[in-house]
Amino acid sequence: MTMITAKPNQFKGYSYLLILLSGMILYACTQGQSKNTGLSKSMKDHSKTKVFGEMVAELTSPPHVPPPIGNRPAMKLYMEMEIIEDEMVMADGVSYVFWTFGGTVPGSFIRARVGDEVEFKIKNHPNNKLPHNIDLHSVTGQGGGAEASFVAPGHEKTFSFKLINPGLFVYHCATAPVGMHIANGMYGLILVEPEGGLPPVDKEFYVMQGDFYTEGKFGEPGLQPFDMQKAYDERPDYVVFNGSVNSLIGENALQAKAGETIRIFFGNGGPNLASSFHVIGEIFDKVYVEGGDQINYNVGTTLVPAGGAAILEFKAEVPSNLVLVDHSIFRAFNKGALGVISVTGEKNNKIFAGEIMEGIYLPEGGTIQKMPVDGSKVTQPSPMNKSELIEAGKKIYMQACFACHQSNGEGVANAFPPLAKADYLNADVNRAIDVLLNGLSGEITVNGKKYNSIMPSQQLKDEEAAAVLTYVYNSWGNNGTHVTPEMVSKRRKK
Ligand code: HEC
Ligand SMILES: [Cu+2]
Repeated sequence: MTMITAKPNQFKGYSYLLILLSGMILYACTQGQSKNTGLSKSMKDHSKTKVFGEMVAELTSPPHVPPPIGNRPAMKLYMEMEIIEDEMVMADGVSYVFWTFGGTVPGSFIRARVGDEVEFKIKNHPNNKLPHNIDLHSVTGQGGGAEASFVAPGHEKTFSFKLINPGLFVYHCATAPVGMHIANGMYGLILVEPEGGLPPVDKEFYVMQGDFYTEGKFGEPGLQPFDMQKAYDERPDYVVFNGSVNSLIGENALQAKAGETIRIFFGNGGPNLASSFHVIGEIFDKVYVEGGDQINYNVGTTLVPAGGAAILEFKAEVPSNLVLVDHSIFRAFNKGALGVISVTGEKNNKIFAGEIMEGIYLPEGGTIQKMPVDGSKVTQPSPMNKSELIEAGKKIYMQACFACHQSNGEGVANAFPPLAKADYLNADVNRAIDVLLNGLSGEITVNGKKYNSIMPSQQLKDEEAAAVLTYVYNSWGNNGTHVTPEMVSKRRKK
């Protein structure tokens, strides 16, 4: 009797467990499909995907991205990349010998489709000094292609591989000393789109971060050699987007219109630092975490490891200057990790009304704080004539002033007054000198708008103050005043 009653109960228990389990699996599947439909629409094995036809892949230099793959089938893809070692600009007045894939840092953007069979030709320019190779993180096989692609100056190598995982991947040189080849700029991104491609957007940009190690400090003029000790100690002088301090600001700012959807393919070449990537004034609607399948929504700052990447999407709702930063923030404002997407278009006060401002809250008190400015950075033979002052002044401005007054001198509404066509500045040169020497606080009116904030006193030598003011007076429609070191010295003695 006990046996008979026990059996159905046991059976019921098992079937309940089975239903629960299969339910859980089903739920997990649908969740996976409805929420995290990322790069791979399925976990299909693409190692056997057939290819139809062949084509030559278009590679682009940053910040450009080749056209989407759309609905095309997997194909045989031919691509070529040239390695070039060349002296290029790191910052205003600072140059560096970069080693590059395709002549730019980061290297050319590669766009392909899962299942593609790639025939990759790598050419090492005869003027180069060193052998190089390429390790693509998207490649399944020995060293990601590093051994197969090892190529001496004046030679070329061809190797082939099949792309079997979709995603956004870093590629880099892996020739010893590997750290040095990466530190000199040898990295880029390869996007392997899923079947049917990524969903369409209005604008796509290619941005990559890298840390650089120079013998001179940040901003020290001239050709700067690589500093192995600093690289070893992970103490970069420069942390930049797209290979230089100015690559995405001023006239190089990325352009978009309000209402457009924007996708950034963001990579981090390293060699050492992880990036806390953030866009000031926007929220990422979607982040393809680590460039893979998983999508996270509504993200402020995303962490991108060295040798890693992420796909970031957002809609630029309102006109503004969106500022790209590594939110390890000294890197942004003091080492160059700054970029701008200039969004133009109609205001939308429902989303953002920028004119509302109350008083100034100064938790550290209203006294003027001194900002340390390392005077040793700019050493110039004296005396300088006017055009030399302007040239030297531009460099000082880009170190000491632009974070607040902006590179075009236009300032920031309600916070930092403009220096461009500024009536306050043009009316009185001695007053302007005093502002630099002593700082400024309390209400002032510039071009009809009130400002009530604090400008820290600038720790500048007479000649440096003269240079930066002469630069400002001779830029952006100002009155062309020539400020001499003697004029500054007189005001200092007062
Ligand atoms: C930390 C932010 C900051 C930095 C850096 C800074 N300023 Fe200012 N500056 C201000 C603020 C804020 C004011 C307005 C102060 C007030 O409201 O009383 C101002 C005012 C001025 C003015 C007078 C107002 C005008 O628009 O003409 C001048 C000139 C000026 N700054 C020049 C410079 C120069 C040149 C540098 C670089 C050497 C510099 N500032 C660096 C924040 C800054
Ligand atoms: Cu190399």
